[in-house]
Amino acid sequence: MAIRKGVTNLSRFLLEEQRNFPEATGDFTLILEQIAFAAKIISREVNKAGIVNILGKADSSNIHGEQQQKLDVFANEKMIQALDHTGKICAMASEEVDDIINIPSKYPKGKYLVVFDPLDGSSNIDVNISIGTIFGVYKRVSSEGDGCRQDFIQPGRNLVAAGYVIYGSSTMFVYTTGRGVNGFTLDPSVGEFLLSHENMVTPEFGSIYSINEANYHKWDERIRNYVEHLKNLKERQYTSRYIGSLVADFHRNLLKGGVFLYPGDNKNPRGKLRLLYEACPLAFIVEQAGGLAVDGDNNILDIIPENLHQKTPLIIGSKFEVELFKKYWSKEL
Ligand code: FDP
Repeated sequence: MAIRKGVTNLSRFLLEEQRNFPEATGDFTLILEQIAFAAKIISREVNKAGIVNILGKADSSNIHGEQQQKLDVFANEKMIQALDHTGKICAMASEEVDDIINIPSKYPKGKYLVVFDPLDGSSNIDVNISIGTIFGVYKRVSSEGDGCRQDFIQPGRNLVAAGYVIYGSSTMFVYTTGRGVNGFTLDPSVGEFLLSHENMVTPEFGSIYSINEANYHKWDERIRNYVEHLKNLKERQYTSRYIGSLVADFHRNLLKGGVFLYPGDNKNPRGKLRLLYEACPLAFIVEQAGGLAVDGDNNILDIIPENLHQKTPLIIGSKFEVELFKKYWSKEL
């Protein structure tokens, strides 16, 4: 049956995708459904943040003397709780946790691993700006039992799925399994993600550049020249848009076209963003949508991580703008 916009929920869409692979066991479908479940709980809490006294530091207490949780701690817990008992994964890694997260011994271990940034852009929560969750799914390289660090030292090219959830004016779940990118909008009245953005394709070029220009004086001159080039381009008038919340900046540019940059600078040569939890999943998505992501010298998906929390410069977006960046970076221009 053809998939119909507006009435196709995420579960149905995942099932239809699964049927394209007769050898599929459904493991994968369950993992994505559980991530979407965690996203709904996080979304509910994010929406409540303005009216309930949930904001604040993890070590502060509320008027009842109960321990308050920061939303990023809450989101981290919900992601772990949604996934740890499935029997489909052997370990997880989170931006919020130093080491890999093992599956409790009482649960079986599966062949996948999940990496996630539970609440990206969390410094924006207090000011009601869109934030997000980013995730990636890999197949383990170890053979059985608990997952190990080696399982996580895989290039983004090995991702079998990646996605993000944006908690914005509506909550959206966007994901790819390497067969295009699809977006679902949460209908809070029924608590379901409904297909709203089928087969998302990013424009070949855009008119937006997104970078924290306050760092201008810390940038390499190649980056300054590139940004100047965009500002002075004859063919098109660029506009600058920078929310400072990666998922929100990425989502806008994915739909409208353009480029997001968080480069290294003379204070932070590797930039600020994490390879495993942020750059690789978004790079997989952008490539699936027809765009590109690089760190300057390398395609993000080809970088083999050396450690879990490694940072990377990130230049991501439409092909035209990212290819142009590569030319500036290699001094071809
Ligand atoms: P945040 O510090 O609010 O968590 O990943 C971190 C991140 O946000 C990204 O979401 C965002 O793109 C970036 O930092 C913003 O950094 P700057 O404030 O340095 O521009």
